[in-house]
Amino acid sequence: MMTAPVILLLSGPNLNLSGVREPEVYGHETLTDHVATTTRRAAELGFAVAHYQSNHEGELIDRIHAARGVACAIVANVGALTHTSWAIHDALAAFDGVVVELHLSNPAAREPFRHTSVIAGVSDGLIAGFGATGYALAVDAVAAVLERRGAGRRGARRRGNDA
Ligand code: DHK
Repeated sequence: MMTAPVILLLSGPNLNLSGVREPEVYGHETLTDHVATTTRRAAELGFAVAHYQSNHEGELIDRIHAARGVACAIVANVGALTHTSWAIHDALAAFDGVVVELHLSNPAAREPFRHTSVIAGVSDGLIAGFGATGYALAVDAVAAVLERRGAGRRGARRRGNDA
């Protein structure tokens, strides 16, 4: 039996407080809810989901490294590290699969320090501002990019190298 390709859902600092912290900004759904939404949509499209949450930059980087050659995609909401972490940028650059940057809120419509994403340049695209729905949209985006690359659901080829 073929095993389903794995999407790594990566949750950064403070995402463990989803549903509790600033619900007017981030919504009332918990991280468990988000993982369930992601897993459900992924299963509908033939993917499996591995989820990892950490409040620590280095642990997130280690998990990205571990996804190399294993996961077909990373859906990354790395919280405020989005705006600061060149180390996560470099780790994602070393990952061969699809990368979808994900945010619950729309950082572009918030404080200026959130307007820069240092991981945007190593992501295939961005989903932001749609709250909990964004998790299902991110899975759809992964499927669309893989389809576009001709990798189907079996795997991925390197970003920007599919000509
Ligand atoms: C989550 C955070 O924790 C913020 O630091 C980002 C992102 C936005 C979100 O909207 O999911 O700026």
